[in-house]
Amino acid sequence: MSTNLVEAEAVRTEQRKPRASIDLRSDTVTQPTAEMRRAMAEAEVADDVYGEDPTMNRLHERAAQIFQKEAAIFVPSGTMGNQVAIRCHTQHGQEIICEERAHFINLESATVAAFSGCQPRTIYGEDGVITWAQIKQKIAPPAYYRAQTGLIELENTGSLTGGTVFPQDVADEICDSAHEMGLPVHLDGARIFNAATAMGKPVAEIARKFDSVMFCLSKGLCAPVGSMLVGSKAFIDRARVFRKAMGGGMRQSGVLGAAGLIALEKMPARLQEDHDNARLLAEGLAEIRGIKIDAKKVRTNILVFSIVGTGMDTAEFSRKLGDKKVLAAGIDHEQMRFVTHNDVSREDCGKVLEVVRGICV
Ligand code: TLP
Repeated sequence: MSTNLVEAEAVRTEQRKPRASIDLRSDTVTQPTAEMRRAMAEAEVADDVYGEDPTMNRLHERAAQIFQKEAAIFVPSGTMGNQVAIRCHTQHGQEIICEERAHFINLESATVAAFSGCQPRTIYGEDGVITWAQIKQKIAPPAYYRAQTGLIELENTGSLTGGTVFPQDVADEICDSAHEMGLPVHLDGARIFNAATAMGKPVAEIARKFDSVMFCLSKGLCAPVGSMLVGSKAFIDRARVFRKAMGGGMRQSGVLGAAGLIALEKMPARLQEDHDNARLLAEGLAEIRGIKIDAKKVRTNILVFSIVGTGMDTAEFSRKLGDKKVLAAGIDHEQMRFVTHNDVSREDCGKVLEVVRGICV
């Protein structure tokens, strides 16, 4: 047994990991690092609903600084972040224009209807990218019987579209044109640090024209819990009200904030490694009979590929992977999604390709 404190800590973290499988289901499965666990144990805390938690206040300040926005607020999940933002920007009975595979309408339990009383007005965009030319046509005319457009929502990177990066000039044009019409634009930037890595831009530049941005600490950045909203001070003051209404007002949450600070400051620097691993997987998969993927399009840590040519559906494909201790899931009957992250090494990716080759014979 090691007596070195750092080594011992690393070993303990290692022992806590249920590492029997290679888990490609999502980057949400990442384990907090040993440094995060130490910071959580030592965090200085107080009641955050009173606004007194020093660690949480530091996280809010740093997030606002990094994103060059007036203010920020921690929320327990990306879902709550998106839905609080939507509630802030809209009124009941309005429409939200978005891409048809947007996370907030497909995987957030219809909260947009239940909490904000809005309906989505969707558009299909190649690789998840919608343009102002498309959006313009969906903006409701001012007829009394038409639900009025209340918000435009974009996603960067696209979760269900294969980690796709939203081009900055397209997003800028949407924000400028929407603002001219008095419409706000929200960015679901759950993986904005992956986008920033792929685009070679700071997150502040990507976020600049958006009225609000949600980003996750708990995905590729490895924090155990939490997401953040950034925007104007008035927006964040309003978000605090709706966060409380949704049950997201937490007390000594600096325990989570301590891990969040490390996620924010230290973890973005390693995301390129996940992107390189995703590309390696994509290139290997492209050579396997029955699988279809354009490896050149894989720029971040998510890859979506068709398995139609294998004769299996995604349930059978996932089951066969699972039998070989590789965890992954389909996004529908025909398309699988793999997500790389801090707990998947390059060597693991080699093993995954071997397993896939084995089940596609
Ligand atoms: N996405 C999860 C699942 O819900 C699919 C994943 O594994 O990718 N926005 C985007 C773009 C997301 O991908 C997610 C999570 C969220 C919001 C919601 O975040 P959480 O899970 O923290 O509520």
